[in-house]
Amino acid sequence: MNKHIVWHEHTIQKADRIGMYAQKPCVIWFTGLSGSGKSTIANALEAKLFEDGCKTYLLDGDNIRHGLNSDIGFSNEDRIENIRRISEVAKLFVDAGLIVICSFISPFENERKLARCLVEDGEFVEVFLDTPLDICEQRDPKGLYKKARNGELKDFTGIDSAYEIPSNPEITINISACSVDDAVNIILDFIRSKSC
Ligand code: ADX
Repeated sequence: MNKHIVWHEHTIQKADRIGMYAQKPCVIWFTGLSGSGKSTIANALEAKLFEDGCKTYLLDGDNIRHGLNSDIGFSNEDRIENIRRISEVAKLFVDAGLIVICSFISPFENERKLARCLVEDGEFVEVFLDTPLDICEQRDPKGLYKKARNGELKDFTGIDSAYEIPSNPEITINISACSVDDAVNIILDFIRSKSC
C-alpha cells in the first residue's frame, strides 16, 4: 500500500444503507466445478430474493470474465487474481448494503478464506456444489470437458487443474438429491435463520 494514499471517511456509511434497505447484507459464495450447477442455482436464488424485495447483485465467473476480468486466464496465478478482485468487489457491494451472490469455481481454499476475511463475521455464506466430476463431465453444458479431454483446452479444473474441496462450507448442495427450487430453499432457510 502506498503510504501517500489516505482513507477518506464518507458521510453515508454502511449502517445508513442497511437502515434504508432494511436488510442485512452478505456474500453468498458458490464454489464447485464447472458444470456443477452453480450458475443455475445462483440465478434462481437471486430471482427469488429479488421477488421478495431484496436488493441483490449476482457476480458470475463467465460474465465477469467478459469485462472486469477479461485480462485473466486460467493459470493458478490468474485464478488467484480473479478471486482476489471479485472478493474486493463483493466487499464493496456488501458495504453498499446488497446481498451479493458470487458464482465462481474458486478452486483454492486459501482464496475462499481470503474472500471470507474481507467481510464481517456472519456475512459470508459458502455454498459448495458437491457435484462429482463424472456428473459434471456428463452434463458438460458448454462442451468444455470434451475439449479438455481432447487436449484442445489446457488447465481445465478437475482435468489438469486442481479443485480443493471446501473444508467447512456453511452449506453443501448435492444436485442429484434436490431440485433447483429445493437448493434455493435450503439457502434461503439458512440465511433467514441468520437473519440476513
Ligand atoms: S475460477 O477458477 O477462476 O474461479 P471462473 O469461475 O472465473 O473460474 O470461470 C469458470 C468458467 O470459465 C467455467 O464455468 C467455464 O465456462 C469457463 N472456462 C474456460 N476455460 C476454463 C478452464 N480452463 N477451467 C475452468 N473453467 C474454464
